[in-house]
Amino acid sequence: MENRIALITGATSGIGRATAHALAKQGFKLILCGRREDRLITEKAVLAKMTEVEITAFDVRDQDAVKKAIHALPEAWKKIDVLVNNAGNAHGLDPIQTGDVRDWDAMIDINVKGLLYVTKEIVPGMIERKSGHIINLGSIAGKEVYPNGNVYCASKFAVDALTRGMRMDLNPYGIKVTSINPGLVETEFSLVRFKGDEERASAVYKGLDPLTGDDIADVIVYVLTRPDHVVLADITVFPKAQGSSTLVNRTV
Ligand code: NDP
Ligand code: 8X3
Repeated sequence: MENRIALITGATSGIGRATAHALAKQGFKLILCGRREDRLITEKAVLAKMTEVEITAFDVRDQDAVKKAIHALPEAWKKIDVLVNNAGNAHGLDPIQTGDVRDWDAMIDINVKGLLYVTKEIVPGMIERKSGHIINLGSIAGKEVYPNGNVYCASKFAVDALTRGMRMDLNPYGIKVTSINPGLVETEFSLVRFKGDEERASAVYKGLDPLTGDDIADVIVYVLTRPDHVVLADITVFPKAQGSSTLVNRTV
């Protein structure tokens, strides 16, 4: 029976929420994070039937809030074994010449700096205990640039570089670092990217069978249940219909 503690950022939706459910089934104790506290409360009520759950609401952009939230965790929850750096989104899909600076700031601040702020609070404990596993949600957008993806792709290329750098720097301490790089996953991702435009968001997945949050959660469970000496360093996951960032076989 698992008794590791996993902290998941962005657990209120999509991949993070699915990961929380999958890890609860494996018996992981969970710390769920996100800004929408109402959703965290709902998730806790559901998952508490399977495992122990702690919730903490903060914006990953706010370094003080991140620090306070992690420091305020009850003593029994401070030995975090697994960090799933999942919080993130795309904001907008515009050519560089017309991109909105507020979207650029959001993507750099959340996807890159937010990931760093959370990692900074959790890594010292892992170093002290000489164990731990960090899983960063990258993207195919962090492997291949696509038209109008500019800043989102840059943020995920940064995640890719950070993942590789973390794996090197944390190597002396026995800390495992994995990146998971999905292609098209149907979550609230496109709704956020297109600022609530449901028609535009659903068109992204039209004519194909996209990945679901559960598909990625399944990979995360696999990554976390390998023998201690095995690290799955870098995993790209596509739906069958996808051949690259820009090549998708649609039936309609
Ligand atoms: P969702 O929009 O469904 O979920 C995003 C999650 O991130 C939410 O739980 C949200 O919580 C959280 N989040 C966003 N901004 C912040 C913030 N400022 N502070 C704290 N939490 C935040 O998208 P996905 O589940 O699809 O995305 C999860 C990760 O997977 C992201 O890093 C994304 O880039 C990556 N990814 C997604 C793909 C896809 O096609 N869907 C493909 C490849 C990678 P809340 O709003 O409550 O704060
Ligand atoms: C999300 C996948 O292709 O929309 O990271 O950028 S994509």
